[in-house]
Amino acid sequence: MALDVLTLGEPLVAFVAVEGGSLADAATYRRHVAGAETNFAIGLARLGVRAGIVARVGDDGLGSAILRRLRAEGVDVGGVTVEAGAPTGVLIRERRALGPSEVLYRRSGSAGSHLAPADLEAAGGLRGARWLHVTGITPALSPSALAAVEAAIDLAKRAGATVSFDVNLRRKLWSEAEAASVFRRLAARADVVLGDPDELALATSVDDAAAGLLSAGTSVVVTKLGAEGVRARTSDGQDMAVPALPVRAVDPVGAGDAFCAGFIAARLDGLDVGAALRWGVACGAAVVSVDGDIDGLPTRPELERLLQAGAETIR
Ligand code: KDG
Repeated sequence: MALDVLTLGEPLVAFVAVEGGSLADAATYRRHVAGAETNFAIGLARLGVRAGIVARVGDDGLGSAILRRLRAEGVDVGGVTVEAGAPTGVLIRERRALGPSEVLYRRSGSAGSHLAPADLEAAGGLRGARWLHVTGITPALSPSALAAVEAAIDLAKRAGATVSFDVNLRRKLWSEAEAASVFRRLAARADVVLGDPDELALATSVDDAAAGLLSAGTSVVVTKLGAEGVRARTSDGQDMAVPALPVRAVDPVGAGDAFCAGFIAARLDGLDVGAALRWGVACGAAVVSVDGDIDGLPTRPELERLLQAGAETIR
């Protein structure tokens, strides 16, 4: 099956505290499938986009749980390798509706961190995808994972596919200085760059980050402003903002990945940047209103209802 969108990254199993508050107090955890690119691919599949992921999971029960979930959601897993002898990556996090949650990673030496350019070749390359989506998490995992991201961008550029880069800084994986040099290289090759203001500032040396990225060749820069919504600036001079939906947030993690899925699905449907921002914002709101990174991702009919009715339906 030809794909519409390809992504690559580490699928994780997340153990999320059931009790709200600190990890020190949480005694019960619920298991979720997670990982920014996994969330994104499932978000696209729910919207009817043919999405595939190139990744590695361990030959263990958690890897099986990820594969089952990806298959059940309709994500193409032809590019997922099950690696014997390395564990599936794990994340443990607090559940907080507000403020940053403490996250512990157990992913050093994981199967996912062994992602390499050869995985992309084994998966059959882009498989016809018109869009490649990468995040700033994968390059932090290992030199071979960084090389895989760069090889995927090379392929996309040669094929004339659109490249989006969701900056996604993870300070527990690398330092800001290490991240910035890679982010700048990747952002300079991306058509669409997305991030919060701090992340975008790392992706360019120019003080007005969006202006810097646009002048370096990016077509659309999306600034994620959390509860204030999103703003997009384009290389043809458009500057627009869409407010966040006034949703009661149960679990804010995953909103950014959901936004990317909605935004990119809309662009693939031929919608303009303003409409794509609205799709992204609605997908993000749907996710934060439900526990976990993916359970709240809307199907296309659900998204249509959300866009018509706004926040009334997701309280
Ligand atoms: O965007 C949500 C992700 O942060 C989460 O699923 C875990 O991918 C993840 C990471 O590396 O932090």
